[in-house]
Amino acid sequence: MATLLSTWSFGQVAARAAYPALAAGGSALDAVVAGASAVELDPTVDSVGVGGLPDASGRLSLDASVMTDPDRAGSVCFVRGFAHPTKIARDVMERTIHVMLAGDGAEAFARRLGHAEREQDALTDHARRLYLQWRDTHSDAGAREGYTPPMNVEERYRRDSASGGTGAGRPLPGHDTISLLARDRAGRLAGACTTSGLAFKLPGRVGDSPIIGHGLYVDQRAGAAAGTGTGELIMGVCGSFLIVEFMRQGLDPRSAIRRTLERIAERFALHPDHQAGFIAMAPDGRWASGALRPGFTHCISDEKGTRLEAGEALIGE
Ligand code: SD4
Repeated sequence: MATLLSTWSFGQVAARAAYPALAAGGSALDAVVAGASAVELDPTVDSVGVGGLPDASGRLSLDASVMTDPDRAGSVCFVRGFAHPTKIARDVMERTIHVMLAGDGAEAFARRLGHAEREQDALTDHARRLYLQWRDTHSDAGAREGYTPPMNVEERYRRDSASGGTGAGRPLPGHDTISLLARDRAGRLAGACTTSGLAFKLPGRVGDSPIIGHGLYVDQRAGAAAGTGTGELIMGVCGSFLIVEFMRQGLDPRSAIRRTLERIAERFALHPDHQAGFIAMAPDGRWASGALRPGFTHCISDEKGTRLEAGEALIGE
């Protein structure tokens, strides 16, 4: 049985692009890269790829990773002027002896391999409008130490509309990475993670998504996990690696996610805007999704079809 699991509602875009080939016998790695690439090209997704929101200086930089095993991983970070960081990450994995390329070096590598370039500072109209709104109200934020960008756009907009918000005092948008895990008909696991990072981040900031073990970890012998949310929380506990290690010790995917979220809750002074969500898959195909707080969603495709579902809030309301 083929299974594709991804984060957030735009996981449906990934499922449409990637699940048919996976169900027909395609590889898990091809599926996660195809799914990630479809979302990277969707201009309506403002947290991934070409539609992404920029950093505090108004520039867009992308991060991505792919992995199938401890000795097969690739990632790129702070990539500008390319639409498909996930495909570049796959090339790092398959065509170099390295795991991670950053910034100028990653871009030169992509250029050499013929990855399609785009204008470096191109933003969608939506991204530019939100950036200018943000800049008008936070002109000093980009320079402030410890500045915490807002998180979890779906939740924030829900809160705003529930409180009758008119949009004037509307919370700033957050960021929702697409992380994907797949298991193919041959029983092989693969994962990918792609993001434009936190909205209005300090220029140069890189989060969990492209860092193996933080935003993504896959070991065919133990399982796969991937994250979304405030990268700084996930990085503090090596979130995806920790989930896979808990599965290696015998925990089911749901308990492994819960233990990891508990670790985050124990070790951080959580801010109301903090969120962390994870998806996990065991080698036998059992899977789970869970987050610190309500509002997290995942998209699952298997022989029963594709469903968008609410992720469990595993740590209190
Ligand atoms: C980051 N984890 O760069 C990403 C952003 C994200 O939901 O996933 N937001 O920290």
